[in-house]
Amino acid sequence: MGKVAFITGILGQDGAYLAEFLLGKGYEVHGLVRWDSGLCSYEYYSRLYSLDLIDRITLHEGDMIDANSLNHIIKNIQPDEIYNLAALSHVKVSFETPSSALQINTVGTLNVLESIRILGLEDKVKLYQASSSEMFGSAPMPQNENTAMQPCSPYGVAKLAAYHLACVYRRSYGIFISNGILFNHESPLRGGDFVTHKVTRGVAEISKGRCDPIRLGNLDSVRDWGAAQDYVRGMWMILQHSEADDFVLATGRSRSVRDFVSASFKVIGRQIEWKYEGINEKGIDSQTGEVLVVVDPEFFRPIELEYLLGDPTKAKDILSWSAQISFDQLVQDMVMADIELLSIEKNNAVGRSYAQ
Ligand code: F7E
Repeated sequence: MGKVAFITGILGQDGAYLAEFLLGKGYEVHGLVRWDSGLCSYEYYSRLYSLDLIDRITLHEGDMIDANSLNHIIKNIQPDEIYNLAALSHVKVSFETPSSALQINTVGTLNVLESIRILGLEDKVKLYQASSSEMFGSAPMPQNENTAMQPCSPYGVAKLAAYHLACVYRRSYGIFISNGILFNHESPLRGGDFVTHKVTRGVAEISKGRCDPIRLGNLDSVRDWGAAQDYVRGMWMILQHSEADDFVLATGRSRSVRDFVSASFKVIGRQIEWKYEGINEKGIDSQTGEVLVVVDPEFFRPIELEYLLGDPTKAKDILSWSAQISFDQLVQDMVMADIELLSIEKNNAVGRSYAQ
């Protein structure tokens, strides 16, 4: 019999890739889905459908902030491994709904930790806690497991509180709990309101004739971007280590939002020239002069976390983990997937209009 895994946040990018990875390892995979009015719609499960997972996993309705529902589910499943990925994960949104960010990201994690104790699973279950590089905030870079954290957003504060709770429960009750402190990781399944997918979708649309430019916030922001598929493998490796511990997963290389945009346009054979400064800055096609990118203050954050660069040495030395998918490959995969998706959407629309 394979091991049993329970994934909170299974509908997200990481949840879907992790489910696929664990199925490949022979796991029985269960996932938590929050009740939602879209619960019966295809869109709600789109990532699971796109990886052909929906019939190979078991989904349970519950809620991270409803401790009783979590207790019931975990009691029924009796998991060997829990991957706590559920979160309000958009940093800008966490400024707008800070209370929800704390409820879901911190209290939700506390509920999982308490479930393990209440059900007496301390010696049976291993818990992976999805911690985030956003916890480092304005800390000097490169950031690693020993860097003092200075979060700059409600999201970062909520994740840092959850990280500390995980450490306290590990020390206090001897539960196998490990934090993966993951830097930004992207893929074609990334939500469309994160900058990478917003850009690659925009580039794909422009390649198909869109005329208005992509509107972005802070182009100077620098992130250590890796590929989600590498990072879910890392999550699993963290739990297979002989002892519970905390690990940074990162590529060790950073790029600016501007670099990400230029690399994305390069995939469709267009070269960007950056002109003007501040909110007047524009990304212009160097051959045609067409304005392809503009700055829109709507996407600025109350405080911007300018520079994140991870130091993954510990994960490399102890787990033999390293990112395999290069930045250029990641950008290429995302742009090409969006171009393909646009073609499918267009064909479906044509199909629908013929059918009417
Ligand atoms: O922003 C800048 C923005 O929203 C990246 C989450 O997975 O990674 C993610 O958080 C940068 C920021 O990701 C736009 O200001 C410019 O500096 O893609 P993002 P994030 O905030 O780094 C961490 C590790 C997590 O844990 C989080 O859950 O890009 N930026 N213009 C923009 N960002 C967005 N979203 N939209 C723009 O138009």
